[in-house]
Amino acid sequence: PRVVVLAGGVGGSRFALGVRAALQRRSAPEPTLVVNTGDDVWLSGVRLQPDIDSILYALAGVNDTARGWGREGDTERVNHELQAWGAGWPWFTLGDLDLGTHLARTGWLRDGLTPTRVAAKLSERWPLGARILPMTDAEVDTWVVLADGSRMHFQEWWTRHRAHLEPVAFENPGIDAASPATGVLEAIAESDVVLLAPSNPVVSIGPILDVPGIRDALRAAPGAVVGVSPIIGGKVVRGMADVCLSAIGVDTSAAAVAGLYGARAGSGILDSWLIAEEDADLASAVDAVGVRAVVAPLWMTDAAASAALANAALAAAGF
Ligand code: GDP
Ligand code: FO1
Ligand code: CA
Repeated sequence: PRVVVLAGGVGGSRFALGVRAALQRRSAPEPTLVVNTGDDVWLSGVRLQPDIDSILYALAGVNDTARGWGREGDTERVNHELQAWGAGWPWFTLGDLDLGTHLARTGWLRDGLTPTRVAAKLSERWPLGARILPMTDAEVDTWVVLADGSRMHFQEWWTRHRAHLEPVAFENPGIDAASPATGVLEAIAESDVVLLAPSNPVVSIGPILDVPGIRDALRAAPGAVVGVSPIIGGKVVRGMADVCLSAIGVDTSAAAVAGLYGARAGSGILDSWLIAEEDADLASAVDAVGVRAVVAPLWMTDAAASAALANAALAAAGF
């Protein structure tokens, strides 16, 4: 099948590895990954695209798997120098190898290439086995609104404050005027199945769905739209999706996230929703939303488990 995956960083990249393996085993075409760019930020004169880089590095096998971001075995010589200058953010580390990526990207952006073209150029170095598309070429960085009305960039809220400041909303200024990146709508329209990775529903999948045209494209997709729950047993596997969900009034539960995405049979986007064995008792609540619940092992503990999860998602779509 021709597969499109909507993805964020860590959950997105683990799932992307599984999808790549599952498709390679079937001699199917390479998947298209539509990646969140809400995490992107300008820092020390360079453009960071954390979720794109997490997926790029993971597919290339050069990612730091323990930390969940950046390059394996990276060093911090330049970062120390930036700190000494008082440049950048004191709580934010730019690895030396990672900075090579940011410099290459920023140079190409300044040469006039679109982020879509830059992602394609960054994808030439290694045989990734997947096509990486940003959700949009527009800069629509995520900002967090706090109870006192003040705002800060998502990266400051997360990496400096570790999500301890209670958010009341997440915003992507400019997103209403943004367009999907070149190839996104075509890939969805020509797909046999669209998979939602078990990524953060609010700050990873949310911004992708908020790019005008993408939600409608999913509703009109010719094949099934199948999502995988990032919530297992009422808990996030890692990260701050629970804090993000409560800010928008959604419970940290696999069924509540299915309700957030909604059924394609109604006004939402999902046909099927994979929930963990631990959450099998929520199947009827998911079905009540109009989404078909499928119970599967959702822990992506290693490559084999991720591939098995991808296979379960493809099976839910009839493949
Ligand atoms: P980020 O951009 O690095 O925050 O990563 P994503 O948005 O792609 O994914 C974050 C989500 O992945 C979190 O809400 C986790 O609960 C979820 N996640 C991480 N590992 C797993 C896993 O093994 N299984 C499932 N089902 N979800 C996972
Ligand atoms: N996360 C941190 O917690 N601390 C860091 O210093 C940090 C640096 C960093 C640099 C480049 C990059 O692509 C990601 C980086 N991350 C860092 C991860 C990132 O802040 C978030 O975890 C993701 O954006 C959430 O998806
Ligand atoms: Ca992210």
